[in-house]
Amino acid sequence: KANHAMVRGAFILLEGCDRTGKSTQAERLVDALNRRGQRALLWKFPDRTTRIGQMIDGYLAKGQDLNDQAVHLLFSANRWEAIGQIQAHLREGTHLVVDRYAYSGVAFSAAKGLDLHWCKQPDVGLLTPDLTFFLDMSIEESMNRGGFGQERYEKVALQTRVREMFHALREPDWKVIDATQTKDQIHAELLGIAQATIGCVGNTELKHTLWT
Ligand code: 2DT
Ligand code: MG
Repeated sequence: KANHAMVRGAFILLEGCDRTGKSTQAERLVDALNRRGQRALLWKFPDRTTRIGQMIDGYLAKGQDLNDQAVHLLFSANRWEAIGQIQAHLREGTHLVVDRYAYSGVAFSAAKGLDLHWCKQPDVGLLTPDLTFFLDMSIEESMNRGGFGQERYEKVALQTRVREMFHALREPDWKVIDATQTKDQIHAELLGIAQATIGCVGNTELKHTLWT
């Protein structure tokens, strides 16, 4: 008989270009799971609160220049430094709803012109999500929603290449979500799929098979 303490949490990822509603939907998903009596936590990459995250924030938001490869490795290191905590939460049965991960890491750096194969290497062996949602809409439409902010990557030409990279990286099991739907429609779709996944992963092992 399964020991309740052994039922692990699900790793649920939201990916997509800027302004597709990832952060809003991640928050709503966490709230909905918590209201249903399931422990769920929101996690965000980059995590700008760590020392590595502060270097990333300096680059993205404060105009500090860094070599493209170096910043790519910082984004990956920012995931590796969190992985112990993430695994601990999952092992104790808390679901994690994660806003961006290694797919953003590769999509953005490759869109800047770095070699795709090279970009994948630092994240090899990282924990693999149980469920990946890709919130997708045209860059034109995301611009119409109020445009991009002032950060380094919030530019139409780059975002267009990032979207192409995401589609090139897309795995067969990704759930591609039409991000032009209403917030309520998207939320309902995400919650239903997330609950189905949660029902399946409980007694399975964590997978460290990223990019394999
Ligand atoms: P937010 O707007 O979500 O804070 O992201 N990015 C993100 C990368 O280039 N590599 C990565 O590994 C990750 C996680 C996406 C800030 C920007 O950082 C990009 C947008
Ligand atoms: Mg942003």
